[in-house]
Amino acid sequence: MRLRWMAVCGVAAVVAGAAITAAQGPKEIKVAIADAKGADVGTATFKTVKSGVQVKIALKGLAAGPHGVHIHQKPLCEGPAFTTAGGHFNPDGKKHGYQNAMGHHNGDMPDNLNVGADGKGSATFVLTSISLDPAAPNSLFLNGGTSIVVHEKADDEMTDPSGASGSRIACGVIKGQ
Ligand SMILES: [Cu+2]
Ligand SMILES: [Zn+2]
Repeated sequence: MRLRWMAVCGVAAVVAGAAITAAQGPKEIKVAIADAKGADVGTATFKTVKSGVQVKIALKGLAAGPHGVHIHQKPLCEGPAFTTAGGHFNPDGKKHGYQNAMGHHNGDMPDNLNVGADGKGSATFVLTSISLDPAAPNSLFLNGGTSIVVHEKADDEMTDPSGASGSRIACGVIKGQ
């Protein structure tokens, strides 16, 4: 009887160990976003939640209307074109957009961010295919980090590779502590 109890206990310990590994990495990070002139246009806050990573974006000083926002693969925001950020973060090797049958990129957002007449806009999304755990294959800290990019136009959520969202107008580097 006593032996059996100890065996059960051993299994419980292994499961607890796996849970600790999965929870590694920062719980929350805040990323500063700047436009092509280097002016502050807001922040993105990434927080580990039960189903993935919550991304809370708060922007200011932008043209009114819908803007595509994505996580791009490199931690380099060199204005004014921000091409240094590379393509969309895509370790799973899929196509662009939530409305694309072969989508979506890990770094795609399920919707656009709407900016009002006052130049301000905010949105909160939960992305299930990214992680803040540096050891995860879909970690935002993969190969030194990633970036968050705001585009000139709306993302149609289906046209590869970038949803026809036009120029990159703002960028923020996502790096580990
Ligand atoms: Cu983009
Ligand atoms: Zn994409």
